[in-house]
Amino acid sequence: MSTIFGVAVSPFVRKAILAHAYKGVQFEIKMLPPGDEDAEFRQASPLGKIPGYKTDNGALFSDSSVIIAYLEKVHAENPLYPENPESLARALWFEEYADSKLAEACNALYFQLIVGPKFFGHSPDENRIIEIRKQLLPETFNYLNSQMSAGQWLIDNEFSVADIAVGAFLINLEHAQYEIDSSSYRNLADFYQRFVAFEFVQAQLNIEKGILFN
Ligand SMILES: N[C@@H](CCC(=O)N[C@@H](CS)C(=O)NCC(=O)O)C(=O)O
Repeated sequence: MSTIFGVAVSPFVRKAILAHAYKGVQFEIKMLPPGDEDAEFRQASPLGKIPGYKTDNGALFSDSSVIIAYLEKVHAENPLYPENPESLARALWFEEYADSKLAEACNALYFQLIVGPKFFGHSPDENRIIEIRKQLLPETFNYLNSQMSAGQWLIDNEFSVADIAVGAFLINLEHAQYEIDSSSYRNLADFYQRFVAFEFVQAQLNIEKGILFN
């Protein structure tokens, strides 16, 4: 069985976990924080970022996108990569956009309201929270909302890595009790409701809520 190194409440680790869950692929999780000195983890992730990964055969590497690419190659069932080359490229673009711009906005609020206070003893910075709510989130929501159609998954209405990536970062907002305004961002709000309705996403959310709020 493969091993994911990291903590389930990290959004990039969550993204890798959700890809496994969607495909029905079992994995173990070795719980450790970013920067941990565990020797295998540091071989997998010399930068100390989570998730790190160890395959059934002992190959070590890191990065949520790399892990999903590997997973898709080894487990073809429930594909996450579209067949059509243009669709594949667009799915990878949305994954990249989610990992960068959407992650920046969603992680910032999650850090201010949940991770900082709970794990690092930080007090929320009210000015930063206003900036995130008024600027960072609307910028990325406007783009994503414009790229979505009501009731459809991002690429060709087939569930893909693009949806896993976008959904994984939006979960941060749920933890931070931030609701996407459906009057301003109808497609995105609808997307998130359909995403969290999946049983495999609910299961992950419940695990995370147990870690964060119990
Ligand atoms: N591109 C990486 C990013 C991973 C990442 O930034 N993980 C965060 C935790 S959510 C981390 O380890 N941060 C610590 C650091 O940047 O040193 C991926 O997709 O896995």
